[in-house]
Amino acid sequence: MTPHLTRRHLLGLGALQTAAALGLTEISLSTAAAAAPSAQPAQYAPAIVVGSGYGAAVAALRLGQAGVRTVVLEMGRLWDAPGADGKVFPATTAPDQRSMWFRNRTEAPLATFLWLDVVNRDITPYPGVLDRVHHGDMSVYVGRGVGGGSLVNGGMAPTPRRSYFSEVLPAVDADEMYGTYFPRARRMLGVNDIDPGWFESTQWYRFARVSRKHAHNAGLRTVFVPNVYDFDYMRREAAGQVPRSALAGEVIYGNNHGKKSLDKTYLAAALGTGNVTIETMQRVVGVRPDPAGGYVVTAQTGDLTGRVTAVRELGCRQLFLGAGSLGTTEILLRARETGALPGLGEQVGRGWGTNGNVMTARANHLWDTVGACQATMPALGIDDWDNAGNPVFAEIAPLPMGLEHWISMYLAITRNPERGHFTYDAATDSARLHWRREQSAPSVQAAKALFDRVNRANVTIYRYDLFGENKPFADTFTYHPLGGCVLGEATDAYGRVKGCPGLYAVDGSLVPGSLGVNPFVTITALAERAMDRILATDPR
Ligand code: FAE
Repeated sequence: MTPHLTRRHLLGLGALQTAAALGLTEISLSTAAAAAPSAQPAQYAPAIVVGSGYGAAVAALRLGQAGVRTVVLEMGRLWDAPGADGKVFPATTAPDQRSMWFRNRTEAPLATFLWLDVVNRDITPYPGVLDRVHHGDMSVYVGRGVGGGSLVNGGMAPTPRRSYFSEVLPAVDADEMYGTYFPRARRMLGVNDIDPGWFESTQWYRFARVSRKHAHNAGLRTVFVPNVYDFDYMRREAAGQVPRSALAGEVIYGNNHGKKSLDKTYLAAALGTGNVTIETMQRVVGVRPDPAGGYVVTAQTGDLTGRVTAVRELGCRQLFLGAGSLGTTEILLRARETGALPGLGEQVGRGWGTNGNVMTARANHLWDTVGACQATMPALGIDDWDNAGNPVFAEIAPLPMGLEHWISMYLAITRNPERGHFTYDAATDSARLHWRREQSAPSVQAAKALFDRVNRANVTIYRYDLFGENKPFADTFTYHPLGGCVLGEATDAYGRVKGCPGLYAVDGSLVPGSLGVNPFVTITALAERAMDRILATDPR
């Protein structure tokens, strides 16, 4: 399904392509027309949006459509121009400098294979597309660039169970969410379903069918999971009609084709309004009130070596924080603790969770081959969320290594009640997450209960060679950071930050640590709901 390809949307896509081709760091319809950035970077805009992930992209589009001149500040780069190899992004199996955010070596979720250090590679530091932010016992994977997490994620686009959504966010009207905002988010993001007939017959999903059989042997239910990767495109990849992406091992370091990342959807549409400018390599580090009203934002301009080449201040009337759970929380904590925004409450920095993420892998019998050909986009999940004693939703994850490895891999989402919090560390001028190793134990116990059952039913065992330390469960990283500026606690029910009129959080920082499913559809829908209300009622 193609989301809204209006003339304006196409103009926006054109602006992104022109900017990429010319290496511009300022992207708008006017820079595309002039083929050059404006002489002076903006010093004031009625609205500033920080970041360009899901919440930010929704804010930018809806502000632009409402006629509000808006500047989006993104710390990563625009990913639209091919490198020396003719590709924008490298494959997961052949990482290079584009893969990771200023690293000397890649840090993939899989540490080793057969205990051998063959997964990661030495690379040159560069503003690559995937970051792994380390916080002691927990590290967090995030996307960097125009489109945020949409550039690197697996595209899985489930809607949470209504009962659990209402439990997690009781102040949000579920009728409105399920009647209006979830459908709107899915349509705008281009969510689509795999054709079950093709799924059953293609070699590319053999790995998922094998895991399904094992789940069913244990009496577990599996469900298809919608995705924003265009499954029609994937079928054409399989037929050899178009260049391969999901079928060429591309995912966590970006997809060259097929995936409807935000630069193809919301952000292109936002640029198409003519009111939105995206500036790249702009890291927002400070926010203070403008005595004349509104806010002043401090942003560092970075170059491709990681040097800060300029520090600038931009004023705005309304400020929308969409820097993700970690980014938005850090900006607010720093502002509170340095006294720049003393009105911020104690709730900022609280209510953070991993969405109960834990990865695991099983070793199959020799006759249960998973296939050397694996699509990188998951399409199936084991849905045991209704198991009151041990709710788990486990996506059946591919492991595309180009060889038969007999491994069934999973990303389990569990109901972990533990929450972390952030404090501001003045020495490093950064937010520090407090999450102890034992706080991951409930996630591991839940995943273990489910997969022990699968192993028992199939007489199989776990793999110990993949995640380091001989561990069958990867419990020290998350793909789904949620919380830090929780809806209804640090903000009102629409993301208005308490104590700071005209300042809003619009991203994953609003979700209190757990959702039961992969989060971006929910983040998008909550942002749509907030923007409807804010644009209708708040002074501009
Ligand atoms: P996010 O998308 O993280 O965007 C934040 C943006 O702000 C980024 O572009 C940052 O570079 C930028 N930024 C941060 N700090 C600053 C600053 N100080 N100044 C300027 N810019 C800044 O925010 N979710 C799913 O639903 N389905 C999946 O299949 C899935 N798979 C995933 C796989 C991977 C490998 C990863 C890393 C994540 C995955 N996720 C998945 C999670 C999903 O991508 C994530 O929840 C959303 O991207 C979060 O959206 P936000 O709007 O919160």
